[in-house]
Amino acid sequence: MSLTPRIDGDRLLGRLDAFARIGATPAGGVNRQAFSVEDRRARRLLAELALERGFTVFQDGIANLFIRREGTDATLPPFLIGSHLDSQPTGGRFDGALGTLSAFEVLEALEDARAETRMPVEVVAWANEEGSRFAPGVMGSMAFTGADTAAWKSIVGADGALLAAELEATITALPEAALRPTGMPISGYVELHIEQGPSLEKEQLPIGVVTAVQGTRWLEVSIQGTSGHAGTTDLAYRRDPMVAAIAAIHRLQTTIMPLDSSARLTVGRIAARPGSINAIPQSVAFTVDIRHPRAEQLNVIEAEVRQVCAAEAEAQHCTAVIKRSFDMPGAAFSPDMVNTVEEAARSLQLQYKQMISGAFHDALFLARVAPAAMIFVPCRDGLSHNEAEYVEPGDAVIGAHVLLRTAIMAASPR
Ligand code: HGY
Ligand code: MN
Ligand code: MN
Repeated sequence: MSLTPRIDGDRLLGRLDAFARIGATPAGGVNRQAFSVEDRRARRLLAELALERGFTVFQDGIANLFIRREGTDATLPPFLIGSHLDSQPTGGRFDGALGTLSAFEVLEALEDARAETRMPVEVVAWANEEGSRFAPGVMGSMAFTGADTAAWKSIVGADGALLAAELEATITALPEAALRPTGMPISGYVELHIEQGPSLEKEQLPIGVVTAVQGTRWLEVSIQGTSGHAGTTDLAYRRDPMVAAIAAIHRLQTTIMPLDSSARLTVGRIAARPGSINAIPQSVAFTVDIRHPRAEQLNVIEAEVRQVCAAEAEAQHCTAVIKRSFDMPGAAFSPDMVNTVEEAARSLQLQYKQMISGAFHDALFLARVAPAAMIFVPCRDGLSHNEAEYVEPGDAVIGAHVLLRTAIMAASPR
């Protein structure tokens, strides 16, 4: 006889604390970058918790981690819930972990209640969602949904590590997770995540029902000049890529967002080579992250970045080389799955609003192969990709309740 499945809030909050200790930073955040030792430790802990509960654990060739609970009809494709465990270098303890651990809590709640679902339900921890160590981001969900990964073999990380070696080490570090091919039919996907923006908190709403995700594009700009002596090279003889880079970034930051409030442009990383205090740099490389809800505007902004970098490089008798390292078109989620999430929120008498995500998520790629949607909960001051990221414990648990109700409805459709 099955009981009504219920989220065990204390168990979930305890799990969040335990995982926050993996890669914990002194300032209270986490540094658990993709395919790092810390990422492997978090994957191991989740797999061990799953095996203790009698669930089956799998991984695929890009190190996506799956935890499966059987349904009454094994012929049906599994319903997936989850998020990611990897973090930014100075990330927060909830970005990704909340969705992954809440999904595991859903599986435990179903198990505790001996509740049956028609479809199997699988928890997934997608590999390398962040992309900050190894670009592009959302590697796991891209590979799972059919992206051509051949070019990834040669990727070198921001820290100089080889993706292929780190990926191999991550997979072999968890032999208990049986290997299975990446990609398979799924019935649907729902992801719980913090909003990473201020609107839910400002409007005092506990739940956001995400209807779409805006597009993202990453560019890597390299400006080539001529290195030279800091003390003896007159201005007239300088070909200084640092001057060109600063001028280009300043022009972009004083035009793109001030003229279009929906646009986002971020230069997150800049490096000069050789990086010597008394040598004019030979080259300066920087990253540009651009976002926009309208696809055609991404093209407009990318063209502007290319034009401005070329012009400022030429003004310093330098050259600019720009490559696109990530292109994630925005998309809308399935209205049916959005309705299911709304029905779950209503069944819990929760206030909610529909919203678009400014951050990208694995759900965006899953939406290409199955009905998908997302649930947001508020985070303090909308802060994320910051060690001070914080979610009220009650809000985290409410999000898990909505995820549980959504999974029960979606995995056992009437
Ligand atoms: O960058 C993003 O939008 C995601 O949070 N990784
Ligand atoms: Mn995330
Ligand atoms: Mn993130």
